[in-house]
Amino acid sequence: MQYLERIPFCKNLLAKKLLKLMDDKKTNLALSADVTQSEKLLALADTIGPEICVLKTHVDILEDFNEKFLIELRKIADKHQFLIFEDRKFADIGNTVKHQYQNGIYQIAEWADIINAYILPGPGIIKGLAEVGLKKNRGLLLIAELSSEGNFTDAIYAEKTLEMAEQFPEFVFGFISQHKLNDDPQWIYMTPGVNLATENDSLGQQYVTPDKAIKENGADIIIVGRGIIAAKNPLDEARKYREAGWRAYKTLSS
Ligand code: 5BU
Repeated sequence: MQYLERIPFCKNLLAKKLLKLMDDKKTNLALSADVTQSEKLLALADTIGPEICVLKTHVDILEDFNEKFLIELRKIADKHQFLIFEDRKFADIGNTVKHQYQNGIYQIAEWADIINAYILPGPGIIKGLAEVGLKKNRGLLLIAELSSEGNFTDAIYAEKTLEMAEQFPEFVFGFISQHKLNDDPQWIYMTPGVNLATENDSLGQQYVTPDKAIKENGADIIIVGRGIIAAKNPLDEARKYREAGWRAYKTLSS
């Protein structure tokens, strides 16, 4: 199904917005902006912004995190029309994740459209995050499968993750996964561990190509970090991934 055709099936409002902007901008590429300086992150966001539907952050790796950075990042996201995804991977009980989401130094709920979480603590983690995020029109991705070697997210774990998502479709709108879990058109699948040039790194990361992620494994959005940001010319490289991702989608949906 094409992105626009799936919109009516989504119960989470942000998911509708995301599918619409993917269609408008003609991109299913997410940039993982894993840099440690805020100026560098802002420069990447501004340069690569026109090419992407989502910018993924790890805000806790910034050495010079400050409030001005957040204001600037939001401005750039609005200018280039992409969503911000803080890859925080919440994993605690409901009451704690609520605070981790809305309080502390980072106040993630104030600026991140998308967050993600593990289901390990049980449904309370989703209820806690939803208490904060739903009224702000945010959305949650559940981590169903990891990309790294030797991980414990087997098929049973992924299936349990899907069952948990089905209980909270107003807030959960999809998965971080390596494979599509079923054909329900409301779920959006984002896949990290995508690289055109290499198959792994020295710390257990495992890569697939955009083509494999989308055509064989059913990803909707490819998440690319070092494949783009470590390149000599990140913009040129982002365009390559964007084109590869879009071509794969078009082949499937035409
Ligand atoms: P890379 O440079 O393309 O390898 O970066 C991948 C990013 O995706 C990085 O920010 C990871 O934290 C993130 N990631 C991942 O690589 N694999 C996973 O299973 C999950 C997240 Br969940």
